[in-house]
Amino acid sequence: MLELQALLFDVDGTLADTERDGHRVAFNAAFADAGLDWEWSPALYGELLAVTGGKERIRHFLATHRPDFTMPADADGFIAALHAAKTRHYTELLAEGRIPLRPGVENLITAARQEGLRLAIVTTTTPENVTALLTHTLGARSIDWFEVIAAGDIVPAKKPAPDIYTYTLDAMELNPDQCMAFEDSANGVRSVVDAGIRSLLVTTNGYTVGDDMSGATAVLDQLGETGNPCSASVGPAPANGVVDLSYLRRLHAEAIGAAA
Ligand code: XBP
Ligand code: MG
Repeated sequence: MLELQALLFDVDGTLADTERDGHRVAFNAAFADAGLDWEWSPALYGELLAVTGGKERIRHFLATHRPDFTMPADADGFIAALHAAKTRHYTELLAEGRIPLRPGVENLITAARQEGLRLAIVTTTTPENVTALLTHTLGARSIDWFEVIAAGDIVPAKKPAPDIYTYTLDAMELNPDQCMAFEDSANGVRSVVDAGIRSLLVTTNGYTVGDDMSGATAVLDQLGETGNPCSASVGPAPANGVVDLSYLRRLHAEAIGAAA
């Protein structure tokens, strides 16, 4: 059986609960800047999250909710400019410290570094959003803790396609059974499973708690921390309610051993 060597982290919903009070707010600010009367409520945004990628999400919104909108001649340029404005608003929100890491994330990353585990970021979001989140939560040096930051348009197809995880495995020359992925959503789970990674820990959030997480080794409500234990809806919960490396190694052995 292959030892656990690397932890691959999704960003939005996993490292931090970024969607409702972060990305959604930034999209609405960009729409207002552009004089558009588009306002994504928390409920509507939850529906639109079915489509990953901000540019793709805007197109999906127009197709499903504004079919009569007259798209400018340079549709790609229009969408790209709107999304760039959104990214500016989002990174400003992060700079104001408005989006903290989820419970247990910093402790787990610190423990993994101390034990020499390799780390990567595997996300659909825009690269600037990743560096801004890491900088404003863990400090600018934390960007270097991750061997690979695979983000956004670096691959042709976004999650649920496996491309971003396959890209990361190739870049790190990792066997899928040497790593564990951390995700929060059905799209993320699909991407991991279809990339051939069998060790997968899911932490749900307000938008994804009802998602189909088939293929996850365990599904928790969070990673947990002292005084704030996690709970499991699928698979074993850590003994003291806090995800640590011994729990991850047991989970990995179960995922790889059981699947062998
Ligand atoms: C989540 C996404 C992203 C964000 C918005 O990514 O699907 O599109 O919602 O970010 P993940 P952008 O869960 O893979 O981290 O607007 O930059 O796409
Ligand atoms: Mg996510």
